[in-house]
Amino acid sequence: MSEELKLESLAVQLFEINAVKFGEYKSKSGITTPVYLDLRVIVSYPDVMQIISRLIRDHALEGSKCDHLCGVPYTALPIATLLSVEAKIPMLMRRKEAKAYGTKKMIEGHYKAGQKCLIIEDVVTSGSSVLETVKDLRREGLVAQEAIIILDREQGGRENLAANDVSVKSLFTMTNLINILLKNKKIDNNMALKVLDYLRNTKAPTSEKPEDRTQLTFEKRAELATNEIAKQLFDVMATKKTNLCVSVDLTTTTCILDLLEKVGEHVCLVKTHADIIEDFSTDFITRLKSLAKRFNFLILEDRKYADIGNTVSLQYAKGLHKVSEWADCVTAHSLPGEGILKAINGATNGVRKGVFLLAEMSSEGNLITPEYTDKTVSMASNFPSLICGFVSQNKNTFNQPGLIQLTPGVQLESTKDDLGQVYNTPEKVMLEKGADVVVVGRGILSAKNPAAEALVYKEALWKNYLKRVSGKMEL
Ligand code: 5BU
Repeated sequence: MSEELKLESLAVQLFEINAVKFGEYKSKSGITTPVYLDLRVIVSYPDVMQIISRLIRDHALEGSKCDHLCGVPYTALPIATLLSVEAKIPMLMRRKEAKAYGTKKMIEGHYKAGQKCLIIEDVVTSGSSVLETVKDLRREGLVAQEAIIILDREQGGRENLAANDVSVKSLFTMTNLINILLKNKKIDNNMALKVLDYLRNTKAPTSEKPEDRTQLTFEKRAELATNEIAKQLFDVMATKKTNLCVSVDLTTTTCILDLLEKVGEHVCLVKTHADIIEDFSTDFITRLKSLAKRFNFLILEDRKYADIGNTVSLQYAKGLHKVSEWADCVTAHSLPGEGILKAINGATNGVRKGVFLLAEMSSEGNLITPEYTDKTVSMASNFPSLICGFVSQNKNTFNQPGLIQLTPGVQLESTKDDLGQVYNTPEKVMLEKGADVVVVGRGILSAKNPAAEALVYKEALWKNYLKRVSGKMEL
């Protein structure tokens, strides 16, 4: 049988098993549609499942060079499974929610970053379900640029997916399906016209291809920043030609000030942990501020606030450290909810301040899940004038160009320490992981000559920044 005849017979079978229905149905978005597809029922018809997977294998798979298949949960899972077995292509499985405990993987199966994964889906309307799977696959470093679907409803999904670099092959378009059913007298002319008319008039909203923040210069991004500290930090980076942040994890004020005399010219940001300093004093703060002015760097207190709003407002403004008086920005967890951001906002007394929210951590076995990361990014959107960015390890965590990705866990060699810290190289964090400001602590502090080492980091980072904004990255 020719491909055309096989498709024709499949369309009729889908109609007969009630996987294609005509009438008045409410779609996900609340609009009434004259045609409804419910391919979930195909699990009760093994013959139909086999016909679909063989049609995909013999026709749509042609020319796709993929290392894996991944079905969009749940309807497409059995089809992806059959296809995997029939075409002998390993499958990956995407979870809908990350596991609450144990490994927090969203993608199950064995794979390596850089491998290609083909997506299988039943019906595409706006393309948003396929995009969710694409996002999770890309987060794992997989290349997800192709999708094979059973039916394209022709309501803008194909265009939306193309705008996100995903090309689509379909067994049927809606027009094509309607014409087959009309020809086989399963529907009459009136219904066919009604459906085609509906398709012409009801398009899913189009999504434009989002600009990749990492390809924009820091000068451009300063213009897009909504938080004043983020804007200032972008300006400092552009002026001093450095995106290096030194983490001064030293326990006496003399050691810190001595170090900053040596490395101050090479950094845009100095990150402190005030609570590890044994002789903390207001005099130290005066000297720190004067170094910040002389060398033109900003100060980040890495306090990682994590309590209820009321306590955080006291921790931020009061006590021995009075952080709100001297730190340009601080780090905070999103864990307690929005109250923590309201508290910091309320305690700034109108002075311009910034917060880096922890969206991810660099340490092995940390309990942050992809869902937590996404919710952290959404929470930040309610505080545009307070949030300067995220502490994060991945490019896909967020894409607002006016926000800054602060990435710790960096040394010249990819290694680990004895307590779970994981290090990536300057090249990797700049070109693959989307870092904007890069935090280096012991890589500089433990060097024989910290000034020379800071220069090495600064140059390695800046070289890769220039490479990514010139659009000449070989990824
Ligand atoms: P290191 O010496 O380069 O490992 O120091 C890294 C610093 O960044 C250290 O002060 C940590 O507290 C901080 N850090 C981190 O390493 N990883 C994270 O995920 C976060 C902060 Br959040």
